[in-house]
Amino acid sequence: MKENLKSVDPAAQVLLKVAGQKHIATAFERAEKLKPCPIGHQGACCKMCHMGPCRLVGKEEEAEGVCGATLPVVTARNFARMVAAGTAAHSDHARDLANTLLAVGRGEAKDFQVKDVRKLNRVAGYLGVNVEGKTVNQVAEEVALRFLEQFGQQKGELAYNARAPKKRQEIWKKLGIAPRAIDRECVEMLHRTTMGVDQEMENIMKGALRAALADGWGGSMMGTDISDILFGTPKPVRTKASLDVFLEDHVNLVVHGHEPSFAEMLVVASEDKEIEAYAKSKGAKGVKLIGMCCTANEILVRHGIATAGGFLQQELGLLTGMVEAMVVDVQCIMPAIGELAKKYHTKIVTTTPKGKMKDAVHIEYDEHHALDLAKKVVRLAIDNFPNRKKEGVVHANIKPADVIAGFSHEYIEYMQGGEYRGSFRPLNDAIIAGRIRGVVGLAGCNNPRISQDSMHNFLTRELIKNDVLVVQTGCSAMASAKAGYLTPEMAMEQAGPGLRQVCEAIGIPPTLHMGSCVDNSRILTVATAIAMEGGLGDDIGGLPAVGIAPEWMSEKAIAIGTYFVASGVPIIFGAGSPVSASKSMKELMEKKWWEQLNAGFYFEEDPGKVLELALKLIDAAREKLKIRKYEPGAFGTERVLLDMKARRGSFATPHGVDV
Ligand code: XCC
Repeated sequence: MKENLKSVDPAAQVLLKVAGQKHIATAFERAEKLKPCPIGHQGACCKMCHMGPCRLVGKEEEAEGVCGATLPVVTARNFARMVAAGTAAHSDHARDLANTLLAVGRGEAKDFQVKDVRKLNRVAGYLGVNVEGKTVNQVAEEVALRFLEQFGQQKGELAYNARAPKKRQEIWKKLGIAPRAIDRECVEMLHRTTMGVDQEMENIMKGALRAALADGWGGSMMGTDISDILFGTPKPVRTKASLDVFLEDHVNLVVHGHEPSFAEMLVVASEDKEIEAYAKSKGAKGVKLIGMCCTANEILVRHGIATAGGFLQQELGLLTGMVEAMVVDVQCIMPAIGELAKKYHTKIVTTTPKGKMKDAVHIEYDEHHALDLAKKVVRLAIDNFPNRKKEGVVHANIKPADVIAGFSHEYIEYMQGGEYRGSFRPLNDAIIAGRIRGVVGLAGCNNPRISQDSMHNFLTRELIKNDVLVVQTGCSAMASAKAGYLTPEMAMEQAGPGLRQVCEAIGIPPTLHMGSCVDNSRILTVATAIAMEGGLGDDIGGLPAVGIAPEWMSEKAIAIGTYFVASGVPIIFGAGSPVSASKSMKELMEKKWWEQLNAGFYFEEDPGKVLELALKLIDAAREKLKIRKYEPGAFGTERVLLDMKARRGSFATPHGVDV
């Protein structure tokens, strides 16, 4: 791995060079200049009140702040607040979607409709909504109201808790961490971590586990389900990924952020005949809609819209000089793009009252007039096309990679037996036999403190080589998309022989793009289905499965990691530990959580060690399940590999470089 490079993505390298030549700073340079605060980085800074901030760095566990809060309490409080913020982000996204579903059910959002009635009915079942004799819209309205209750209900537990395996639900009950209501868990976490409330590290972290579960089995799962109901449940689509997806003769309109509703309408508007004619009247051949970050993932897995990549591509995309407008919604939008856009003709369009930006054009999205607003935004981009400075246009000249994406829970079930006999049996059997060693959920962000995509790409390659099925979301999926790892052809050449046999039989790549970051909830439901299928225990905890976020940076990633551990999946994060100041926290998360949850939370920065730990955890789970010991090369032969190599010519990525 070339760690000295700021990015292993060759197109990003070209644009970074351009930034250097033009003396334009990006997050990559800012990260170099601005070293992380060593105290906050380890979780040892307490700023919960104004007696401090108290910096407890370099001291033993009993070090105290002015109020007497010890290092373990301080790190736990900081961590728990990250979880609450992450949960709030995913769940507020889900609340907006629930309101859109309600408006659709009431016939007030005419531009949307229920696209997946089967999923609506399935979800109605989970929520106890009777569908008999009701119209689709009536069911949609009731489901939406039931969803909205989940945020503020004062009694009982989240309805979706019941979707977890029974054994897991019992663990949550026993520990007192079954989430009750989404807003309640976030509010309680903020209350408990304010000055002078919860003084016990382990208890604070129990609160964090509960708040995180309100994300995974609450906000995120709701977000995924409502998006599927309204916009369609993903099934495999083909598209392209690269910073080079911008077209010189088209109006390039980028959607960036996380929420799918407005982006869905932008897909419709950009394909509208009148809009196309308008684009032509301004000298362009048409409108090219391009995704970025998780909004990209949402429209990629449903419509095959090309992506320019993840979080760290947002500034680089603007540096091509070809972006007429970048429409942003919420989360992971760098404030820096406002200033950067001013150096070009690019217009930044903010669309929500929750997220405004200085100097941006604000066109507020409203689901009641969605298509009209989308057309307004597309027209704004078209009007800006003549302002593009031809001499400033930069092409990375790296061929965009082919991508196959859109592996929802439903599709994974379908592909293992079709409409008639869909199940998880073939996958379970392959794991039991040792053809598939285990499953890794590779997820999370990019972080400019790590060579962009280097850990995502390294782990993807190594895991599939070791017969581990990789499921991906978020910016991690983007890293694989850009590197060409999301095609059966490319990745199959690199997959271990056992995994390859299974993928060939079912017809899937060994690396499955499952969607955006809220779609990590799909991994929870797939893990539940695997546990319920039989032969691999009766809980998510204990499956030969691991989650990894090697280049994380967001509070949302922390919430996700924590809900996976609470659900029984061990988690490894790279990019440094926000709790490394406290030995007791490490002890709790790496050891005690195993006793309580059958999973642990690890921080490990070395890519080789992350891989080693993941494989070790998978093999230990296999041993505990008493299933066949994994033997490399037990299935298939080297011959097959050599044949494939001869057929394809090389093992290199489509960029022709060994990244
Ligand atoms: Fe943001 Fe979802 Fe992280 Fe990427 S992976 S940097 S959170 S876009 Ni969610």
